[in-house]
Amino acid sequence: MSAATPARTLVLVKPDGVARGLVGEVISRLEAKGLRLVAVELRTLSRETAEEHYAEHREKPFFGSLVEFITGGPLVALVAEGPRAVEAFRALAGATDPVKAAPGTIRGDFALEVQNNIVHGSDSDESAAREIALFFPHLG
Ligand code: RTP
Ligand code: MG
Repeated sequence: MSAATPARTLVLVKPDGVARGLVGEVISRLEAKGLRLVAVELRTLSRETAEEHYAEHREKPFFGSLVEFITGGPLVALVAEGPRAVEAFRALAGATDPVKAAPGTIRGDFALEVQNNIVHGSDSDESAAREIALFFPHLG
């Protein structure tokens, strides 16, 4: 990635976050941090897209449940851009397990269960590129 290209990350407000009315809260927090929205879409994932998105977890015991959860209702997919966008959003999201996530983070403030943890954020620039191409092919 050249210095002229700002970093991008793929964020999902997962179905639990949408059902609980937390879309605005998540977008407010990432905009307040200084990240810029590049794309936003409300959609319900197909099983195929969900399995591709979470392919790294295919062998995990929670994979079936995770796919059911993430396809279980509409989610909001968005691309955010800014310096160290991947790391910046992961810091806003907090630890995967919301009970361990620090208060002040999205998961720390709004969730209690490891699966139903409100948001996804890409975990590396490589993952971000793959995930952005999956969700928003015109940006890939
Ligand atoms: P994400 O990919 O959604 O941003 O979350 P993450 O990097 O913090 O966590 P990851 O290890 O990639 O796990 C992906 C998602 O799977 C669900 N999960 N369930 N039942 C379990 O033990 C378990 N562990 C993970 C969570 O929804 C987690 O965010
Ligand atoms: Mg992950």
